[in-house]
Amino acid sequence: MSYDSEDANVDVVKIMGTLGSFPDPHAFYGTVTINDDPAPVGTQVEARGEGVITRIEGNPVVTTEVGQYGSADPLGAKMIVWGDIPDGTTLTFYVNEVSTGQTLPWHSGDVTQLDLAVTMPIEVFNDSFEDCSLVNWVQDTQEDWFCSEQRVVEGTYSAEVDGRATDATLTLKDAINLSIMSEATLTFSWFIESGLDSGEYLALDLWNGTAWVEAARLSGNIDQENVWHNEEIDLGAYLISDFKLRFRGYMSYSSEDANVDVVKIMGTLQP
Ligand SMILES: [Ca+2]
Ligand SMILES: [Ca+2]
Ligand SMILES: [Ca+2]
Repeated sequence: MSYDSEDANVDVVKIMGTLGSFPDPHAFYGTVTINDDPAPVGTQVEARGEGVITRIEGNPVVTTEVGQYGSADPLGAKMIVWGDIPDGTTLTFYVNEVSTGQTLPWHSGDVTQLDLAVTMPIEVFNDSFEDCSLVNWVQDTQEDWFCSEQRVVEGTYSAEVDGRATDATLTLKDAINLSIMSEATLTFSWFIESGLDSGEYLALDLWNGTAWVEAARLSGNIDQENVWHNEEIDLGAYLISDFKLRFRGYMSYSSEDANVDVVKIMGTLQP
């Protein structure tokens, strides 16, 4: 169409089909645990594999009972794994879209009890600075960090370092035990104002048990200024019992500020 006033619409697109004559399905039921706890009602359980049709009734299933998917009752509902599936095809089982690592061969017509267990990342730390007291943090004697409403990624407040600051630090008050984790990830958002000059920065340091290691930096006149940057840092090298992190700002004038918001650590407990 050639003019702005000329529109076209599409609504209610539907594809109906007949699902061929597939072999009888393989049905499953059993317990389901997440991080060793019975999975809550509403947990999704799914089997995937070559030829398996998913997003149909019976696969995935959503639990209606704590810690249980499907029913042992011969007449009860089950997870139904169906499709154009060659006998013996390996099925892999997922809980809330995360692989359990558990597999079984598909056999037409079988009913199998399979207890599923999955390990999911848990929230280890989360601070969006909404308490407005920097309660989870300590500062060096410059005390240049404060709770700010000037800009945020989430909520009403972020942490702001107010120039002039000479490596002014905002350090996690309580160490976090990451030694019980098999993996962990730190995410946060940060921001430097355009006033920051060359050589000025906001940096992230990680404590490795012996020393602070600079892991990331936003540099004035180098990194994009006046925008939030979302960072994701793999903490695989920091799975120690006394992990800490700190933000560190360096800027020469009182009009030069930088911010941090939504500092979060997710970790997966060791099996
Ligand atoms: Ca916030
Ligand atoms: Ca600048
Ligand atoms: Ca400056």
